[in-house]
Amino acid sequence: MLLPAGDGPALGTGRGGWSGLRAVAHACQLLAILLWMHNGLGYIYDSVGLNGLMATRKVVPQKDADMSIEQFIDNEVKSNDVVLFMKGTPQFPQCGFSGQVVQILDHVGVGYKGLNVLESAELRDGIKTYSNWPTIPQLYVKGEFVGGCDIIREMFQAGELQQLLADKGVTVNAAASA
Ligand SMILES: N[C@@H](CCC(=O)N[C@@H](CS)C(=O)NCC(=O)O)C(=O)O
Repeated sequence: MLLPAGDGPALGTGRGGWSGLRAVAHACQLLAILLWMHNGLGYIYDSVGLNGLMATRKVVPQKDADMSIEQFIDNEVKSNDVVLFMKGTPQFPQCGFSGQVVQILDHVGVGYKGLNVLESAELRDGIKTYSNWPTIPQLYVKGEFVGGCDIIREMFQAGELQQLLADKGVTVNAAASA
């Protein structure tokens, strides 16, 4: 902050005036840095929040070296009931289409794993090939590709998404959609 060094004119409380202002300025700087760090970390949160931070770091950009991207995706969609390949994270979507699907899933009250394709060009390309679908977001339920944003929105509006989850035995939090 561009505040003069040394003692400045008294601001009500005598010599403490400028140093008081400097303290406030430093507090603002600290707050700005904390906010910046928080937003940065948002890129690597997944739907389980901070607890998933380390796990997400491992699985999204850094799959095992001996694993192909197809194997990685296959493993993710088969070992998690609901997986959303998206831009950004459930807490911080970075595309309106991904954000819409996040809102729908949250409204329906289903837990899901969000995988951020912006963290990995290999994942971004790999999921398109794996699904034979050209865009992000992509939703998988019990290992099966369901669709992108338009399809999910239409299914939700028709009650078909909720039905699909029920048919596949995926637990939803009924209170969330009540
Ligand atoms: N109509 C699509 C909208 C999604 C879309 O157009 N996504 C674009 C922009 S976010 C995309 O993935 N483009 C390819 C890419 O960014 O890799 C849907 O229903 O999901």
